[in-house]
Amino acid sequence: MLIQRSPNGIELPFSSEITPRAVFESRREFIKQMALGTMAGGALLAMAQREAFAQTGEHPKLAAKLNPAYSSMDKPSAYKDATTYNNFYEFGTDKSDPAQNAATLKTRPWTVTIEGEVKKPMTLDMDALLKLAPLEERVYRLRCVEGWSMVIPWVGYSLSELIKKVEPTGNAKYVEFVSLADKKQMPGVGSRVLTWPYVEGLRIDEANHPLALLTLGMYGETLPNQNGAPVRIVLPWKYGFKSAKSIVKIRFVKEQPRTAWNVSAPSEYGFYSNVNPNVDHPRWSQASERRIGEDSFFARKRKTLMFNGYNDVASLYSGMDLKKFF
Ligand SMILES: Nc1nc2c(c(=O)[nH]1)N[C@H]1C(S)=C(S)[C@@H](COP(=O)(O)O)O[C@H]1N2
Ligand SMILES: [Mo]
Repeated sequence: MLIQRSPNGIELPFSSEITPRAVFESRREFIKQMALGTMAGGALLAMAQREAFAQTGEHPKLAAKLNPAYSSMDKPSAYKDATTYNNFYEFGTDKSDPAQNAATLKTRPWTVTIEGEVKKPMTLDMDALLKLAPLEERVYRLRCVEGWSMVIPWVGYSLSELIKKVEPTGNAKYVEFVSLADKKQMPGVGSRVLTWPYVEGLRIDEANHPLALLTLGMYGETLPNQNGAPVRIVLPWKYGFKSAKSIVKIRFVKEQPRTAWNVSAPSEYGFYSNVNPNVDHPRWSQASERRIGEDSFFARKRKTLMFNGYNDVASLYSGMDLKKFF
């Protein structure tokens, strides 16, 4: 029987393909799993992760405790897929370009400058960032606006930990993330596909949502260059392009920032860009997605979930027309 994992990890059958008896049995299984609760969930997750981790070893280890409350039960993508199928236009526009070209990125020394509407502006190096808060492992789904998704065990801590430290003023309504743009290290910078540096942004309450992850590693190790080393943001409820890589500056500002993709194609990429199966991209549907690693000819597409399944964030948008604020 074909099965599909729901956001909370319970396996649900595809209703069109099963007999009534199978429905009954799967319900019984569902109830059993509910009764087992998070304990079984944690054990299953640990198993899936060991499998994924078996393929690493190139990068320094980053010890982190799994945060099950913020982790998907979906099986993590293969490390090889997560590190060879990338979008990082500073290194080229093909999915294989970042893995091939990002070795020239120098990730130490590295600093992140936090400035703008804050009482305590500061510049932090990697050692300071690594010990700013306890590192957590969080297995997040990442849904690219292009219609594919992956599941990645990231290492980091809530961006809110950093925000707390710099003490935003009352004027800080938005947060802007600026990626490095250095032609010497990044062969794609200068290409006309986007304006450089790559800039992304959030409303301050979105940035303070605990799911927003200041990310320093993945698969138990520091970030590979192609995934945005040495520090990036990961926002699992938004399309992947909101999760800016290789960040050098975080600015607290009064006005909604101009963001790279919004500037390049405003009718296609909105400021919010929450994952939303009900709002199509002008050139394609967003109702379903292809999970990388499941892409055999017969593989079934997965349904895309509202907020990528992270319903926790819904209250950030109450009263907003998400078709208008796409
Ligand atoms: N600086 C920068 N950040 C970026 C991008 C980029 O081109 N430049 N691509 C984005 C897109 S479109 C996606 S889907 C994710 C991909 O992250 P991953 O390669 O780690 O899976 O990074 C995002 N962050
Ligand atoms: Mo993307």
